[in-house]
Amino acid sequence: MSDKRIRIALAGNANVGKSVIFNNLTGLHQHIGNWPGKTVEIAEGRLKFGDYLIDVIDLPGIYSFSSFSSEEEITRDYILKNRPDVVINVLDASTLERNLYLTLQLIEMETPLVIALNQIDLARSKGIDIDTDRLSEILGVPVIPTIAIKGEGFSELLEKAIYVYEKGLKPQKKIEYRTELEDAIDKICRRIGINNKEERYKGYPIRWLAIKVLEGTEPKDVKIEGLDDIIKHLKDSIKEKDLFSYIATERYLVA
Ligand SMILES: Nc1nc2c(ncn2[C@@H]2O[C@H](COP(=O)(O)OP(=O)(O)OP(=O)(O)O)[C@@H](O)[C@H]2O)c(=O)[nH]1
Ligand SMILES: [Mg+2]
Repeated sequence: MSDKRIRIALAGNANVGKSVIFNNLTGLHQHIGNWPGKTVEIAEGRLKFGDYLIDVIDLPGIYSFSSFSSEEEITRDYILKNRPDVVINVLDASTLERNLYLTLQLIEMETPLVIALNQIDLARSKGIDIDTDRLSEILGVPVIPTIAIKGEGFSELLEKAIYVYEKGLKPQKKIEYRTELEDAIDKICRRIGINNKEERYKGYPIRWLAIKVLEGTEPKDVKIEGLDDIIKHLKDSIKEKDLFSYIATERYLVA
């Protein structure tokens, strides 16, 4: 009998433990050491788990969101173009809030998602105790606690990823921005969606794309004309010229 196949990508901030998880699952040893300017590699490995053959992809860690970085673009393009069956968002439980910013972006990408709440040993030693059920409820995404360096939580993590894949689950929540922004997002969605009965435009989720257009970080293969009036109206109503940092701030408020 041939194995069932599934492709799982690991995404997260830098230093959260993605490569430890990747190395542990695949038995491969990825060199750790990305630095600015260096082309960051995407590592791929494979393991057998139950009756599944799982391809695991280790994506580059994301350092900062103060500007749109190349690691972020690699991660985003991989997820949206290669469409892994499930994305595991690895979080550092000891610096959770900082990590949630990326989680919100992954939720906006409407990709099937599971969260590995990693480094809970470190969090506990700092006196941080996270209610995983509550976190999962708030985000609308399953959350599995893990301690990568001890290999703890990996079976649960893979089982949950397979569950999400088999059930075709997507993140359950929509991130709500303030009214002015939501209005602009709505208008752009309608404009993109007019000649497009699909939920996607050139493969991109429409709401996600609308937000990226407002941020000015839309993918290079997308050019949507005639949005100047919507953007100007938004800038006027919120009295803000820099929409990228405005939306970033809004996302931080949600996180
Ligand atoms: N205490 C503790 N340390 C961990 C855990 N998981 C990973 N680490 C440590 O965290 C550091 C970063 O781990 P990596 O796996 O390299 O992190 P990464 O997410 O791949 O980082 P980038 O490749 O830079 O994005 C290493 O020193 C690990 O030993 C954990 O569960 N508990
Ligand atoms: Mg790594």
